[in-house]
Amino acid sequence: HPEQQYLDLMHQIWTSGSERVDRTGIGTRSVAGAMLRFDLADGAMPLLTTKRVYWKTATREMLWFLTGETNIRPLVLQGVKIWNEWPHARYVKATGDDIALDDFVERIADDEAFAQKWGDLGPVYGKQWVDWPTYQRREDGLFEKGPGINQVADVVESLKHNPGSRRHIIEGWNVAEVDQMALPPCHKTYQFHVAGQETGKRRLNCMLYQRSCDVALGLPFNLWSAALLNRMLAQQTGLEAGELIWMGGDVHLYLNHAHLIEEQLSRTPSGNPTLEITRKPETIFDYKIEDFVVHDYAPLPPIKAPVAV
Ligand code: DHF
Ligand code: TMP
Repeated sequence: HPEQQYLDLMHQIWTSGSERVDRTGIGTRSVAGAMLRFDLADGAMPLLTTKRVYWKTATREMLWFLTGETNIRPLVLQGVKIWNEWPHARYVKATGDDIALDDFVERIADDEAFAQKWGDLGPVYGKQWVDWPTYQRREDGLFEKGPGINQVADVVESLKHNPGSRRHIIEGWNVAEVDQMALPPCHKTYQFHVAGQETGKRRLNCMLYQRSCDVALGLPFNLWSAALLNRMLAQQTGLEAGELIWMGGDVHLYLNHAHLIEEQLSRTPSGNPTLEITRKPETIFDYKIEDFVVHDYAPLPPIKAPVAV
């Protein structure tokens, strides 16, 4: 079963990863460098079955990236909670106001001005993907802001008009701006590759480089999202979905996820969930959550674990 790769990686890190202190203070077991490959033919998706993965939440996050938004408010208003901890931590640190997470999130939802001031993550994924900043030198030698670069739109165009290119890249790691981000991008580089030109059945492959990977909580979302992005791009460019090749840098398990890891490693994958996209929107930026239907997903129960902030 394709999911076995994920379980094997988890097992390998848990039994032979090197134990180290990390930024969050929780501690991890970690390995350097890992690769997972998933065939996305016929609607197949890397959606874990050994615990329930909230694929709609991950899909809403991906659609939010594509809007260029970096404020958590639109996520909060859809009930998506996965980014709440970081603006909350920033607010508590900046103001000394020891507000509970739930109360902070309620304020983000109810008070637009408060959300504008405190709900932003900085120039994270969405901003870099669709509006990477540029600078232009004026006649007088000073610099002014140039037009932003929409990397996603550019990749759609290059896949259509220059499929053999080796430059189909969406990059999140803006070196000049990482210090303004609540969290520098983890899934930082996507590269696309068109194969099968000779057979006429052209397939779109997606390679993702993730510099830092929380295998228990983050990776299930990251695999789904990368495959989803590949599917949307394939649909927009008239290609079949090919393979997802995921590569990790610092690939780790948090020490306070022991119960999740032991439970999940005792479970057996089953079934092959597929994704149907029920309509072809006008552009890559016009997908709606209702456009996505998952078939044959009967996972084992969710396993809760705290996220390291
Ligand atoms: N920090 C850390 N330490 N690990 C992460 O995976 C992570 N991911 C981020 C931001 N910062 C991070 C963004 N993505 C969850 C999943 C993905 C995600 C953040 C959080 C998460 O908590 N998942 C739970 C609950 C999902 C839910 O309630 O919707 C899960 O069981 O999958
Ligand atoms: P770091 O910036 O110190 O590497 O911490 C980021 C943590 O978040 C790390 O545990 C990796 C995890 N993470 C994911 O695994 N996937 C994601 O999509 C995000 C945003 C974070």
